[in-house]
Amino acid sequence: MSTELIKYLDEEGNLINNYKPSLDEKKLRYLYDLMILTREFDDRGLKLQRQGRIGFYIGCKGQEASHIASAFALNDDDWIFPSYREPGILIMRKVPLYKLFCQMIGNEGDPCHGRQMPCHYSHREVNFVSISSPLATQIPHAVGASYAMKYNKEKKVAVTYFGDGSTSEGDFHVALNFAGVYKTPTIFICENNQWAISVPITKQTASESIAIKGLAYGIESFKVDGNDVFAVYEVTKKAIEKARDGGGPTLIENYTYRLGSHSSSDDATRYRSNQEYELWLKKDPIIRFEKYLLSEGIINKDYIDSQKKFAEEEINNAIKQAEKLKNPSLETLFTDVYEDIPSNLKEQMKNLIDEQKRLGESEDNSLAFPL
Ligand SMILES: Cc1ncc(C[n+]2csc(CCOP(=O)(O)OP(=O)(O)O)c2C)c(N)n1
Ligand SMILES: [Mg+2]
Repeated sequence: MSTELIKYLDEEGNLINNYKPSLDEKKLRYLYDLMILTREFDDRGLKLQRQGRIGFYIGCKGQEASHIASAFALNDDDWIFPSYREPGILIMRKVPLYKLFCQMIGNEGDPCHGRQMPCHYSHREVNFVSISSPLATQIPHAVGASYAMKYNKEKKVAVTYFGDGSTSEGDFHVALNFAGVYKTPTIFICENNQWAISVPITKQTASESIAIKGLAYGIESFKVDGNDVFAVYEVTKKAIEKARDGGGPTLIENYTYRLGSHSSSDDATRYRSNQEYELWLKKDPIIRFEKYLLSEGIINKDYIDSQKKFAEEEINNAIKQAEKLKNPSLETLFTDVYEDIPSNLKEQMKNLIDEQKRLGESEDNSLAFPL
């Protein structure tokens, strides 16, 4: 199973391989709505960067099914150790949308007060661990956390997301080895979007798949069509149930495609053929799912229009709300670090605030971000 592609929904929206959906119509509509909202969120995030309203954006266009349908199989108190292309999970876990824009801006509404790269969300209240800039570091974190869950006999699991390029990092191998030996309740989801910035998968690895790498560590592994909501959901669900029942880890390779550039600082047209892009545009996970839902009468044209309008309004309101907030105060440099600020630092804090009053606040509008 580690190299054969698991697929239940073809590009024309037809069910294949004798698959019958296990989710009811209400849940299917919910998944569709989330994907539409996430696409709009993503589109506007990039536009905000282009308009100079935020410094950097990193998108998930084309990878909505891969992260949304997989996270949908989790319980709310399971843990996520994310990469940077899964904002739909935060939307699903009901983090207020404006908070995500606050994070991009780095204002006082951002839980990290601008001390993380834009789009590197961190939401403790929904068990969404801070996104790591250094690739693959989240993978051993997920294994450690899930080892603790097993040790403490909690019936929880940890899911970690990472890219194809990240499987070349030592952390990936260290984590898989430990998880295989100690049978930790970890679900490893590799979002193989076939590119690591400008490095294609063919230059990334000589293995015939990413999934096959899991077998070497004694981990059950699957390669799934990552643009197929049904295949992603079913395979992840089984892996989660197995982990919860003490059956150990699973590696899932979601074979997908990054429809956008790597980030707002990248231009994929410089290294990727238009032909390849056009081919994958036809495999868009939202369009495929939409075709299925339409053909089954689960949604109709009016429903699609109203959901798109709703998503637009929600995102507009969230951006408006986020942009009203101020920059984090200077005090937070100290108060975010210490519950009880030592007296010498209190003095430094006072001096700094006095200095700011004396000089006035400066505005840095350059917003340049190199990555
Ligand atoms: C340890 C480390 N090396 C290099 C980088 C720079 N970098 C940021 S994203 C990226 C590509 C990652 O590709 P992949 O793991 O496939 O994830 P994708 O961006 O395709 O989702 C690189 C090389 C980094 N952040 N961390
Ligand atoms: Mg990649």
